[in-house]
Amino acid sequence: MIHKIAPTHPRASSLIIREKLVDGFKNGIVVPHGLIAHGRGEAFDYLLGERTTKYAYEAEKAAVCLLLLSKKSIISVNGNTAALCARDLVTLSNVTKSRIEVNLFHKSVARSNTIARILKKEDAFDVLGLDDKSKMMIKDISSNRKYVDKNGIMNSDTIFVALEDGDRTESLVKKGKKVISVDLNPLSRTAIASNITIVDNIVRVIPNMIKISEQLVKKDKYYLLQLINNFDNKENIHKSLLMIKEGI
Ligand code: PTJ
Repeated sequence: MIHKIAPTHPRASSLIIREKLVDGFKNGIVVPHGLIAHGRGEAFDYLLGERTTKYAYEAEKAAVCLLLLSKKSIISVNGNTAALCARDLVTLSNVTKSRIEVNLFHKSVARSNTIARILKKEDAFDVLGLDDKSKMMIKDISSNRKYVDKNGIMNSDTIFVALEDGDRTESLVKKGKKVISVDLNPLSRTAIASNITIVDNIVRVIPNMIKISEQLVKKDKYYLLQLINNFDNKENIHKSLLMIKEGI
């Protein structure tokens, strides 16, 4: 049960996010480490003015183009993202025809099943990453994120990841896959290694991407390709860093 937060409170939206995570922790979706990870993200968000910057929006647009152009795209879901935006993640997967896979750093079958149940309650067509028979291991990843679904992340050309450690992104990019990441810390290994890095809060990213997808879904392939080709990820990360510097 999310505590009632007065909408007039000057920090209302930030407090609501905290409440959702605490609630997710109590319901076995979020790990304690997820609360700490949120604190780091929250600090960057504060410096960014808790809004989607023009650079983040450009990255979100490029990310949508990549999802729409991919043959097999997949959205990787962890405890924090499930607690914060399960319904929006399902909507994004539907509009971009991406599959969904639960992939946890702090592995737990019970937590994976709880997260999958929530996603299915929000109308997810299918959720991968639960079946032991299709589990595969990516050898050069040391964390539990190495366990992926052979029909999901392993078989995808584009993987959308959010709020995670760097190992997996580095490894997936080395394998020739395209990685889109959401990370409020533009200096993280995930942010640096990704093909498209979105420096914005996941709670704003996914609704933005849904709206952008609805606008771009009917555009032809060349239009989408051109938008991606005009996007420079390193330059975009640099601009986000400058915004943070300005915030300081
Ligand atoms: O549910 P699990 O077991 O898969 O674990 C999830 C966590 C988040 C605990 C795990 O992936 C982790 O430890 O992540 P890190 O290494 O702390 O990285 C999380 C990154 O996400 C940090 O760089 C934060 O700045 C960033 N971050 C935190 N909250 C948000 C965020 N980025 C975007 N939106 C947020 N709301």
